[in-house]
Amino acid sequence: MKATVYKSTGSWYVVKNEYGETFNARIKGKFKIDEITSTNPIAVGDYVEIEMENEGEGSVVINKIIDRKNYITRQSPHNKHQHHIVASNLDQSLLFATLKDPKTSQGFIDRFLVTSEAYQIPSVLIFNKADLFRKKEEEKFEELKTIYEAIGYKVMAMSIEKNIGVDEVKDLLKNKVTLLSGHSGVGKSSFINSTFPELKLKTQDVSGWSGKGLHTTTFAEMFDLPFGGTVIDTPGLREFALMDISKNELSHYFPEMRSLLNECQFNNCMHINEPDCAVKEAVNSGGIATDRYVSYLTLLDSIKEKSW
Ligand SMILES: Nc1nc2c(ncn2[C@@H]2O[C@H](COP(=O)(O)OP(=O)(O)OP(=O)(O)O)[C@@H](O)[C@H]2O)c(=O)[nH]1
Ligand SMILES: [Mg+2]
Ligand SMILES: [Zn+2]
Repeated sequence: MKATVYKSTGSWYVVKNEYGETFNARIKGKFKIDEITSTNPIAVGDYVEIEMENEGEGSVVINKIIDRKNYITRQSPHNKHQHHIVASNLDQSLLFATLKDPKTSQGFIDRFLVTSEAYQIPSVLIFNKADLFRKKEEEKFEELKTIYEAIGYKVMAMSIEKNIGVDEVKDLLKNKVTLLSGHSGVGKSSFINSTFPELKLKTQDVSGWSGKGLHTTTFAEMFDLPFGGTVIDTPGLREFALMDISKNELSHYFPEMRSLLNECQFNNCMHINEPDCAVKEAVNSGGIATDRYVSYLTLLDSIKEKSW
């Protein structure tokens, strides 16, 4: 029987078959999957083969995983050379970001976008908590919207608290498998609760952002949307993994650099201090945003560290 993984705790799973029946599932024996070294063999979104284990208890065993179309990983908190698959078989990913309580850095946003470019997962930037925007945040939002829309990403402002822009975000979800990601405390679970008030997912205390970075959601979980499609809530991330991206490849995942790459004098140009570099020229003339170039250099550096 075929099924989809809806929840993963690491030791047991919830799966749903094509008739909409859910089962508690476990893995039998050791699972070895492709070449990746992940800390979790099965992730939310995986398509699997299941076998009935105990009809009375409705429990099943997962005995096969069907090849993943794509997946997003994060670094393991214990070992940065290991990664953890957040979710798989995604149609798109929404990055929830906030400009206040907590603040999402542009470096984090860019790292996320590079990861989704590498896995070819279309992504949208959602700036939540727009009700907290003062003039400063308002201006920052407009600046970021201009930068990211110019390079092809959709950027939206939303306030779950004041119900602004929430329906526009929901419209993006129709008939798609959508991953919600972002730091802890940005409102991912609150967004799902606004779609399914009956679910009452645990969200951070009403006192709001405590600044402690507590994770309220502990396991990734997928939900069927009443209007078609599914949405995956995840625990807040500190950092996405850039696992298999090489230094040379990195600029390919910056859309504004990708189109210039064959104009650099050297075809192995890293766009740092080589002569006749089309990327650097574009940074100097304003065609590429300086902050994006800074993110590029920072990411490049983080890849170097890893290969030592
Ligand atoms: N002011 C304001 N607060 C919001 C908004 N949306 C969510 N919050 C609050 O932000 C806090 C965090 O929301 P959660 O939904 O728990 O955040 P999360 O992204 O699921 O966090 P993790 O599960 O830890 O990853 C809660 O106290 C929410 O009430 C909003 O639009 N405006
Ligand atoms: Mg949550
Ligand atoms: Zn160059």
